[in-house]
Amino acid sequence: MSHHEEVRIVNTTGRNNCGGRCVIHAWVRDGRIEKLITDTREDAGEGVPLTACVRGLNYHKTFLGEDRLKYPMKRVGERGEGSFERITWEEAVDTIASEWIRIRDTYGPGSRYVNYATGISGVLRGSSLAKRLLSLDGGFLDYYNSYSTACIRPATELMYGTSQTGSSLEDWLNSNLIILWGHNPAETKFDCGTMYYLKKAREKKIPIVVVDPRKNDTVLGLGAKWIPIRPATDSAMMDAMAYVIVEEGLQDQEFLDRCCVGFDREHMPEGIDPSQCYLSYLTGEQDGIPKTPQWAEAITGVSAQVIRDLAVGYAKARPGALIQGYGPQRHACGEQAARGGILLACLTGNVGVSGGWASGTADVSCHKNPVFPDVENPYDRKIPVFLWTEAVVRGHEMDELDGVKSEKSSHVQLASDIKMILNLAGNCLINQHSDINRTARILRDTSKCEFIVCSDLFMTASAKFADILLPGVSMFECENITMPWKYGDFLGFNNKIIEPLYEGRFEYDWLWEVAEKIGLGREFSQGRTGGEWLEYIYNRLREEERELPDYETFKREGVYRYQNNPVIIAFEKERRDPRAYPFPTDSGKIEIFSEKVYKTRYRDFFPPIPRYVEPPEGPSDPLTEKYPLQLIGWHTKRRCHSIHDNNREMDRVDLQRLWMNPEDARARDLEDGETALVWNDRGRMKVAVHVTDRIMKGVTAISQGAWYQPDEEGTDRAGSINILTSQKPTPYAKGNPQHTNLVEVRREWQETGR
Ligand SMILES: Nc1nc2c(c(=O)[nH]1)N[C@H]1C(S)=C(S)[C@@H](COP(=O)(O)OP(=O)(O)OC[C@H]3O[C@@H](n4cnc5c(=O)[nH]c(N)nc54)[C@H](O)[C@@H]3O)O[C@H]1N2
Ligand SMILES: Nc1nc2c(c(=O)[nH]1)N[C@H]1C(S)=C(S)[C@@H](COP(=O)(O)OP(=O)(O)OC[C@H]3O[C@@H](n4cnc5c(=O)[nH]c(N)nc54)[C@H](O)[C@@H]3O)O[C@H]1N2
Ligand SMILES: [Mo]
Repeated sequence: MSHHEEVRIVNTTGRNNCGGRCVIHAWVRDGRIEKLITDTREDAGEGVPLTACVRGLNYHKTFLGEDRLKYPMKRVGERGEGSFERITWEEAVDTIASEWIRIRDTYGPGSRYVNYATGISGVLRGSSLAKRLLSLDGGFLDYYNSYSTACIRPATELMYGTSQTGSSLEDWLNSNLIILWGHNPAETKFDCGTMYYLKKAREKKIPIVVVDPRKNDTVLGLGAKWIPIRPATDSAMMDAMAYVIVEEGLQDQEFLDRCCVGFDREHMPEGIDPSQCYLSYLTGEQDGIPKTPQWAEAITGVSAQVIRDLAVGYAKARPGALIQGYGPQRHACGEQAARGGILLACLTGNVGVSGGWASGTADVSCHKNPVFPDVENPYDRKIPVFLWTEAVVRGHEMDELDGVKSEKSSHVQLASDIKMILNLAGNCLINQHSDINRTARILRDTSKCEFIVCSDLFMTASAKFADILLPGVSMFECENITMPWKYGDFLGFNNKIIEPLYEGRFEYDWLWEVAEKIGLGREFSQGRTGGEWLEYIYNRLREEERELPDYETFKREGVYRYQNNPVIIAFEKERRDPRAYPFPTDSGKIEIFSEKVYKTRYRDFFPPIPRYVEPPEGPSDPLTEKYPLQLIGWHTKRRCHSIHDNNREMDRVDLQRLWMNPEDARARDLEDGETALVWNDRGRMKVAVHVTDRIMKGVTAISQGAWYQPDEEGTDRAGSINILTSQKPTPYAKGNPQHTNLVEVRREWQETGR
């Protein structure tokens, strides 16, 4: 009879960029993980339960399969083709160190780039560690901004001077109306507290409205009212709501006068033509077009009456909370949707009051996060993250109009194109970046970017483009510290539960060896192992966050929930006394009119006020003659970006299908479940359609993140949306417009006529 160990339970937390971090109890026996269970109401005490969803409960099935990368490899065929040969770790480290130096000496330190990568969103992550080593070795080209909040963050900062515009979530229970604008936390989570408090709000009978082209899971989960809208037109609806509010005299004039600049003629910045104010735009004084609900109906597809009712409802609800997701800003003019939401919050005086919500990015934190100590990057240029492919092709030409920034000099041209990319625990090299065909063309040319290193768990679309491909270790095979995704008053620990599979290694360990090879071992590591760094960083944090338990207790529990969490209402004191507590903008007030934009070259293509701008590839683009359907993506509950796509059991949660309205399907002779060809000038995919009235007519949608799988003709067979998305950045933030696309759809057996 074989002897079995008793089950051992290890507490841990997830570390992907999943919209939430949750507590996992792993049942381990004989060195194997038998199952995962999660946090319960009882475990949580007074706090919000950190309950894992289907993704969290599937980590072991996703990460511990036979499809793992097993040993280091080097490319043998053409780049991107996916042919590799096994090598030793020693050879991998040698090659990386010598290319690292060669490229630095040939093209300068600014030719080296670390790609955006969120597969390990813990304190110790390969991408930040690689940046640390590059900084010690002369520097690298860094990026700013993200794929997540590319437009909403800069837009919020333009108006409020900060992105910390969120209040404590429990304050939603003091609202009289909640508007979720392009927000779907039933799938995207935004930490465990979001749905937790929205459900409580629902129990309190607080009305909840969702504005979204899709009747999303949150509408269903909360029994909310759905207002369908054409993608990329939100700011037109917001303008019309503002029009109604002003027409009805429902605006909080006292708040506008006291705390904002740029709303009306009387409150414009010194020396600027008063007719540039928002109100003159709204009434049509500027362009002859009053921004009425009828005007907006034609653009948005939302009926004038519905717009009017929501405007009046929101203005009278006081306090009311207009809460923005990030969907409406991942668009070609995404800045304007974000600014419009803030404008409405200001207009209705919902800023700085309990039950209100300032809108915008709405970050909020009452505890410090643990951080790896910084090393200054001697090469101080930064690009907007979305423009990295541009920097491979024409980096040396890029300047401030491409969003290049420098803290030290006014001359902001890049010194070089990108010649080396480290892509560690990320799939943005191909799968998650826009326009896969263009990216692949650029990367296949080894005279442009000369050297690419990838570290991942699987042979992803990005991994296939590596010159050196390294096997990482999953969340079960090494330690980390994790923190909330956005909201949440806890700190998590990611425990090591099993030994690394195959020859997998944590990024820190081989980067340390590269550091040794280039003579920077001591500076890089300061003599600490990864685990020792975690303890050191935790103890430093503990000097400030005195409530934290000792390190061993924290590790064993896998989580620490802060007990002392003051309720925060964003801008409470600024609203009360803006003279004593100015808003952190140049004017000290909320900038509805942005002098900052007006006084730069940006003003030629980016308005100084929130207002609707017709987006390229929006519903009024002449290109609709050729490609009449709008296509958006969303973040499905089935995956965390591209993670879990290889886990077939998750297909039961949400099949990869193109959502299409019954009228659009009928016009194309398509029935539910049939395969369709979806295409535009950038690419083609074949995928099953889901015919449903949960999506507005004229709009299609497919969830982002499926693993790109081209057939012999280059047609994607997996439903990977980035085969169809565009690399044209947004005007101001230079952000990713990945939800703004025009396409046509046909039954699969027809020719496309391209
Ligand atoms: N399950 C899951 N959750 C996640 C993630 C994941 O990959 N999977 N990723 C996490 C990360 S990193 C991020 S940044 C966030 C992303 O969070 P979001 O960006 O908020 O998520 P999306 O699903 O892209 O968009 C939210 C909603 O906006 C809608 N939408 C799209 N276009 C428009 C529009 O033009 N107008 C309006 N009104 N609505 C529109 C979509 O249909 C969707 O229901 O999610 C996080 N949570
Ligand atoms: N069209 C479209 N594109 C989008 C979006 C969209 O809405 N639409 N959303 C954008 C957003 S908001 C974001 S944040 C980005 C996300 O972009 P990425 O950060 O690239 O997203 P992931 O797919 O999560 O990539 C994580 C990778 O890390 C690997 N990985 C996971 N765990 C580990 C580990 O422990 N070790 C190692 N070495 N590897 C690991 C996974 O296998 C995966 O390949 O995508 C963006 N792309
Ligand atoms: Mo994101």
